[in-house]
Amino acid sequence: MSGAAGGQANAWEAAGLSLEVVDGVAVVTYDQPGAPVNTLNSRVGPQVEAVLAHVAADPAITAMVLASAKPDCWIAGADIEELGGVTTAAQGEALARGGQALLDRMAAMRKPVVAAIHGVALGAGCEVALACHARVVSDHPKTAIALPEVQLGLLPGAGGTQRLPRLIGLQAALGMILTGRNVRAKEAVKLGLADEMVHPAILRDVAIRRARAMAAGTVRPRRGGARVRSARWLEATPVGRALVFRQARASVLKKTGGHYPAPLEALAAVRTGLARGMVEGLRDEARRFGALTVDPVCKQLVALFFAINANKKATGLPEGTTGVARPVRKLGVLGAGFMGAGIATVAVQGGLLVRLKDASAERVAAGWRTVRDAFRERLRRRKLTPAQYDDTMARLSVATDYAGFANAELVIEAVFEELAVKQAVRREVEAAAPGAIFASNTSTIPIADIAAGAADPGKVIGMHFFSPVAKMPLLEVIVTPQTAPETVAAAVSCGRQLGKTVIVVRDAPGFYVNRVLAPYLSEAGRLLDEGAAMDAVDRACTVFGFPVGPFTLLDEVGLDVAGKAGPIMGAAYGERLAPAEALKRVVADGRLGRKAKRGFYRYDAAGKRQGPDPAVYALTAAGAARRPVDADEIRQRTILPLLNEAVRCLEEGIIASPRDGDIGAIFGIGFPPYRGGPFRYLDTVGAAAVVRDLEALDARFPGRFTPAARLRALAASGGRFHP
Ligand code: 3H9
Repeated sequence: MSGAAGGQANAWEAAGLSLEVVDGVAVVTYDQPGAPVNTLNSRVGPQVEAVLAHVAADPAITAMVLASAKPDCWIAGADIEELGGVTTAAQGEALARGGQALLDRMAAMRKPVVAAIHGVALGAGCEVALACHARVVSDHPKTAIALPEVQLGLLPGAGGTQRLPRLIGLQAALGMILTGRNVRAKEAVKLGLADEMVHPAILRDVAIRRARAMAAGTVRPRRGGARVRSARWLEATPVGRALVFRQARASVLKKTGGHYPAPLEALAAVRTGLARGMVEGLRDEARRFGALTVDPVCKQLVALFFAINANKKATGLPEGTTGVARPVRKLGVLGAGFMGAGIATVAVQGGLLVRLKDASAERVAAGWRTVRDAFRERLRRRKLTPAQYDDTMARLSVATDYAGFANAELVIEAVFEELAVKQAVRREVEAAAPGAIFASNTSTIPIADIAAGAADPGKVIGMHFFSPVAKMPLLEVIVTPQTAPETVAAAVSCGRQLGKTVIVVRDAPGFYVNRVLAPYLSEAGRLLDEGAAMDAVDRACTVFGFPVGPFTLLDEVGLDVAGKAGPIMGAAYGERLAPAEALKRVVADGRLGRKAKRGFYRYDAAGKRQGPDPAVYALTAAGAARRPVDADEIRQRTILPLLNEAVRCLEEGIIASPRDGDIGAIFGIGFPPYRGGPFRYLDTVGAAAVVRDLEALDARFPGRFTPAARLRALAASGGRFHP
């Protein structure tokens, strides 16, 4: 401690800041007490201010280094909980103004300030780094710099929209601000975001040395702005910049469908700053930030952030039950088709040893090639080094028999979707790997049927991955009344190791995700039968916020897959979830969807989608003629029964909580995140209004829209699903 008054130092320390002077350089280390990551909140802000004042005043200190004591985190941004509690735009704006003033103060320090970054520097963390006079980053894979605010419905509010374009140029800055993407160490240096990249072991020493050299004037602070801008011809002129802004706006609108205000607001703040200078830019940034903090989209996305965090910790077991997860190190995968190879890919990527089996050498070779091609692509895009590629592929081995399965802790089957086949492989696994958990990747067959007659039904579970496995973030873990808690714990923990968001659901036809999807697809089909145009139906749903509409989705998933699931849902739940005539006829017509370039839509030779196929209309009950149907009616007919079915799933205990229902729908079927998921959306609209609309539809189409009892009860009590 360098001469700081004791009381003052105690206040810093209470906020997690420590100060040590090394060769005239004040090394300030942040270690937020009792928190897994460092965040910036209204408690630590004044203490940082006090430290800066101390550094500025102490003649024995010539420079400062900012470091973190957290394992893989420098600063994870402003405290999201605090931001979530903001109730007025003025309050949000004041928070931003406070952050900006602090960072202005730091940027204006006469003594150089160097950021020594290991781990993540996100949001306000990145903005702190930008206000430093230099940035040294560790070359560790966990080190990443980003402005993820747009993912929370916000914009960088502590100067990020102003300092980043000045440091790395307009286009590179927009590439970060509008997407929130992570920039790793090597790219940070390339962009001019970081000055130097070093091994974590010498990070602190190198930062101290740089700070000293800057204080001595032998190394000059980087002045990226003008140099970077002039190096980019397009950004160098007002006309060029206008073009960049226009293109950025168009690409944001294309990606967000106009549902997310934050990226457009960020774009406007950047524009103000470049046109009218930093002071005006900061003012504009804070004003827009304040308005966004109280926008419903931000509220939903912040709630989703906390829902995902809570989900990561959930055991998936009923309250009062415990199950110790046996760690899965070796995984057997049965079936080397598209799903099996996809599961093998994410498993080797997650560090597991994988044995992939199929019936013939040709099939396993094809599966192996699918995995290899996925990692070759990552190698080509430099997401993997050649050594990492070799290590990853070395974790995969293939077989046409059960050799090498005996020591697998878990075996996932992705064989042909037929009960007898699934039961047969289950028996084979019981013999070849008696200790292993047997998980089925079925999307339609009840797990209890697969478990029937098992040597130990406690070890049988469902692990329903979505296609394509590497891309789809959700895993449904399906439990039967017999599944043992340890089995559930192992499947959940393995799913997370594979990078998936996991929900645990009860065994019933369709589980959760396909169950809520069924009425949505069925009603879309019925609208088609009644004469609606399929692109009109798709558009009505994308306007609601779905990434694609129901017919595009069916084409993507494959009509063979949908054709199999539809009748099962109809048999289990009756007319309400039965496939429409149109869907059955399109399946019977042999259309397979995109993979065969023949589905609801037409595709050109290169597989690019063209318009709706008029031949499909001829197959529908209404025949070739189409009639206009109001977009609101389409949305009511497709989305209300989806919401209603989600509530039924909650009533029946298929899902354990509204939170799981929201996460499952967002990550499983692309329910618009900005609406928070079916249950948060129901809370927004109000149960009473939804019940009224459902009843009106039920009067027209008896039995298909009968409101769930729980929904009726909430409508009567004025209650909510999320407190
Ligand atoms: C911002 O900065 C606005 C500014 O521009 C303007 C201000 C004026 N706040 O995810 P994990 C908690 S907006 C509060 O399990 P991981 C998290 O809730 C912010 N809490 O670990 C969890 O708590 P708990 C921009 C936070 O290793 C615990 O830390 N920043 C925050 O898988 C562990 O988290 C972001 O959007 C936070 N900022 O991932 C970054 N960050 O244990 C958001 C984390 O009680 N954070 N927590 O459930 C992340 O992306 C990840 O958490 C991170 C760690 C990569 C940091």
